[in-house]
Amino acid sequence: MLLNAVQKDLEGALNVVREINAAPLFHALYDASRVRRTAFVTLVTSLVALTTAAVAYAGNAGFLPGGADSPNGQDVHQAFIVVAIFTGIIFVGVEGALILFIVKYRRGKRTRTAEGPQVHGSTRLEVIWTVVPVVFLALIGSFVFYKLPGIKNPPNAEAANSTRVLVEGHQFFWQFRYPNGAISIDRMVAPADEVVNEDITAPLYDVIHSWWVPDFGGKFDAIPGKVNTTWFKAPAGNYVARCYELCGIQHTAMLAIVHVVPRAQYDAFVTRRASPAGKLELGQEEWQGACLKCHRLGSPYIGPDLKGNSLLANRAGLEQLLRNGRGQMPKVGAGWSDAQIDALVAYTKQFAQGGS
Ligand code: HEC
Ligand SMILES: [Cu+2]
Repeated sequence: MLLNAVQKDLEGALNVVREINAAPLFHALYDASRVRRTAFVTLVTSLVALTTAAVAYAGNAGFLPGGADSPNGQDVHQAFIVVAIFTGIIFVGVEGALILFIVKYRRGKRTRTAEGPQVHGSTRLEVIWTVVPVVFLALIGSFVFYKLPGIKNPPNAEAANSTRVLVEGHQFFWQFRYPNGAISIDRMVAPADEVVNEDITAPLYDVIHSWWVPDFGGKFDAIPGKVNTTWFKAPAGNYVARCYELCGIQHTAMLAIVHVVPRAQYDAFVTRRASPAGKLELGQEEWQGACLKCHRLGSPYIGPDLKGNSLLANRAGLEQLLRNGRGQMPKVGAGWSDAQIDALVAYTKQFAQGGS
């Protein structure tokens, strides 16, 4: 009884289907797939075009980090390339297989519910996809460990008589102190083609910064109370440095320049800077590096307008402000020597009378 009723219903449904003229429906479906295909091709073409443009625009294929102007930077470079080769092989292998399988095993005319052959275990495949990644990782690991000492330690013979510069991160400037006591702000001067050791830190009252000269390789945190060390050896030239740790409102302005010059020029610089002859120069660097990050002459900025502010000529008053800070102004000069405060006032007193 029941079976008969079901059979009758089915026959009725089949007749309905036969009576419908299916042609327009097929045309509609066909058009839809054509639209989809066009959209897909357009998407792929634009993606390829965009990527190519980006690569062309970036030069050096936009692929390698920095210029690797220091030997340790070159080691980082090589490690980068080795990792890129292996991950590149994996990327092409995996993505290639993905695309191949999508095309080769697409459904085509098979019904949606048709099942493929059921495969259980494939020892050979499983061994391959275990061993190959293990070998890749071992190769990458060995190469990096082989390169690490060269990245971390300066060449032995040269390290002994090399220059040491103390690099201090402050809100929001970089301060450099040279072996003879000379100081510079936001511009490090260094001898060319020699090992220069850097001790990187921040004052206890400050926050964490990060010293990064992309052309020399890695980043090094400038942490209050801790000294991190690195080194470089670079040909003469100017290298951009920047703070790589979000350290407050003017973090983006924490740029510096590493000015690598011939030895004689370096010696002349640190000698002059440590003597009275370098006082105004230092004052100007302090003003530009420390104060102008937050102040302007003639208009308010992050701090109030300083044009004509009598404190700029008042050594005692200014020292009190710089050593202790006030409200939103950090204690910019808490770690400064008296000579540094003197240098700043010697330079800023010209702005105290309303002239600029
Ligand atoms: C991080 C930003 C910042 C930096 C860097 C900074 N200041 Fe300020 N400064 C401020 C702010 C904010 C105030 C307002 C403080 C308050 O009264 O709350 C201020 C106030 C002052 C005042 C007092 C103005 C007045 O008469 O009320 C002087 C003078 C001053 N700064 C000088 C300097 C000098 C010189 C430097 C560089 C050595 C400097 N500031 C660096 C943010 C800054
Ligand atoms: Cu910083």
